[in-house]
Amino acid sequence: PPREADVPFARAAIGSFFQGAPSLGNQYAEDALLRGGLKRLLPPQVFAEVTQDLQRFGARVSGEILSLGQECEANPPRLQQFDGWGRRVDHILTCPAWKKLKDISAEEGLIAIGYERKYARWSRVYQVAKLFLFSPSSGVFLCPLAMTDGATKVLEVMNSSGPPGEALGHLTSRDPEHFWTSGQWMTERKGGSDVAYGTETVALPQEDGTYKLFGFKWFTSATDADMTLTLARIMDARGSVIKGTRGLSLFFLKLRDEQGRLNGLEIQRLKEKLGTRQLATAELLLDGAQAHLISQEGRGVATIANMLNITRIYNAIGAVSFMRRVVNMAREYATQRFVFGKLIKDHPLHTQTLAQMEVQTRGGLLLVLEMGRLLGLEETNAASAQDSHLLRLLTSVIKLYTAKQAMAVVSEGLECFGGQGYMEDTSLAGILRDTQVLTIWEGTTNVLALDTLHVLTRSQGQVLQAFSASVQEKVARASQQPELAPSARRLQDALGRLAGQLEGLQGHSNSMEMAARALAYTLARIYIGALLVEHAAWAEASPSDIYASQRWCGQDLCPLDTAQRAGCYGADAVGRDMALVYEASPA
Ligand code: UCC
Ligand code: FAD
Repeated sequence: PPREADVPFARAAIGSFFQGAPSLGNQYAEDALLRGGLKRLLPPQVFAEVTQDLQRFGARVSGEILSLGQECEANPPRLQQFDGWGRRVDHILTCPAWKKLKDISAEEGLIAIGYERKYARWSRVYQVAKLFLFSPSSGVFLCPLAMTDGATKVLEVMNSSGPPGEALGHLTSRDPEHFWTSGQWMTERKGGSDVAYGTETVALPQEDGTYKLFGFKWFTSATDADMTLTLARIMDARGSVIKGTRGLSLFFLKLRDEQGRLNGLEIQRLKEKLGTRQLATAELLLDGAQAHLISQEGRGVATIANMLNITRIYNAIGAVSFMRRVVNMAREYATQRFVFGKLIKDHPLHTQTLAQMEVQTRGGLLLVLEMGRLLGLEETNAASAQDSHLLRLLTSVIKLYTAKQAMAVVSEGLECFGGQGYMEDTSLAGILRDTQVLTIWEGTTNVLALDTLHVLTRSQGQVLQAFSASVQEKVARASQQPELAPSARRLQDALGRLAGQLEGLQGHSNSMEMAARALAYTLARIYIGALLVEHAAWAEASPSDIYASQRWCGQDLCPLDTAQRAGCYGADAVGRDMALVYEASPA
């Protein structure tokens, strides 16, 4: 008879088969579209220099930076409210890995690149590419960087002097000792979307020209930051404030003084979150925080909008980077996992699933590179009116669309690992948890869809005209190429249907509002299609670039038209929606 010791699973043995874990290679070298996209967009000399840095960084993000990000997940921040002698200290204790990621961000110039402008208008494209590589390994350190970049943008645009102006040098520093991060405090208990209604914080003018802020901020992320921008209502001598948007002004404040004492702030508690646990998100009492006014009085929302537009672009970079990470891991895993007699990569249905995810990821990547291109033009005074309209319109569109794409792709990506995808200790579950927030912060899908609608409708057709002209320019070359011409025609047809639908909806404000989400999705699908087709028409495009554009353009490119035809936005639609949702509800 066989000896007991030879039988698998006997005694302490736990079987002889162990599934190999998916490994990550150089994330720049492994991304054909990122390299191709940069080569097409950048002048040759800039591409040569940038590619060298990204090649090096691509290895760093799958080694050292990934380990640091994982350490942050394992050691989330804690709040120490009192010292051993009972004094209130409110220290946010972060792990060494989180601090190291801050140092690396400075050394690598993750903010500095965008403001040194060594490569003029192309600096932002380079920065977007580098942030895209950094993001999925960074333990959500992209979040403080987003707010830091947004604050830099505001301070640069406002040309602030005094302490706010001095902060600029810190925010863009490459020296870890000198580098600061910023927060962005907008949300209060009454409202994060409707900031004008939600903001109760007041600012009391001081004799020295500064202000003291009193209020309660309900969500403040990366509260270990050095400084922040925040909104408050200036109180006049009679103790009155102006309600609504016109009463809101924008302030700069430092969180701690030179001795590390908090600046009139109390940290109420850290949030218990589904994801982004690496990141301290706090509730804060502002109890006389000393602050500097940096906007004109009553122009707080319009001024912080510069920050919002940057952080929304970062949100999209984060979303696409999570898609890329999960697709890279899933495709690698498919070369190892063996089921039903072959590797899963050799099961056509599985590869079809991966291909669908790959197309989504490619489309998203071209979109964020495009935002880098447009932002770079704007910041070097090289943007045409068309570029400026596009930048304003697309910022909300890409934020909302890529966040939804990322939820779908990352969820599908987890399924590609079967049960292992659901496990915390494979680090896969964390990607899904971290992705969910991308749809919520920096403006929810519906709020951004309404912003998109406002931008389109308030411009007397100019923004739509800019959008259409840009799509036409992008597909012009492809129209001459037999493989791409059908996709170009489909995009032109979708543009026509979009314009027709918008015209039909005009004057019907309820219908317009209900259609805002489908409108934003339509803009995203058409623009991504145009970007994929433009890239595919490039002389050095690969067969896969062509195929990706064909697959993208094969889908419904005008969901607005489709939903309208299904009667979703008709005169009686609001009543029918209400009846459907609240049927049998006690309300
Ligand atoms: O969530 C947050 C931070 C989390 C961490 C971020 C990490 C990101 C990446 C990480 C990746 C891993 S901070 C909180 C974010 N909160 C929001 O996004 C708020 C959402 N709500 C909105 O966006 C609303 O639409 C509001 C607050 C902008 C609406 O305000 P109001 O009071 O209704 O005001 P208006 O009338 O819409 O806008 C007032 C002015 C107008 O200019 P004027 O007065 O000249 O006509 C608008 O045109 O502000 C202008 N404005 C803008 N300008 C409003 N939005 C914009 C914009 N996006 N760009 C330019
Ligand atoms: P609500 O505005 O109450 O929205 C509830 C629902 O109503 C949503 O589905 C929304 O889409 C919908 N809705 C709202 N208005 C409309 C409308 N007009 N039409 C149709 N639908 C509508 N905020 C900061 O200021 N700084 C931070 O650092 C920060 N960090 C955050 C970190 C995390 C992890 C999270 C989860 C949030 C953070 N926030 C931060 C807050 C975030 O920005 C807000 O939660 C977000 O903007 C939504 O606001 P709200 O929570 O008030 O939702």
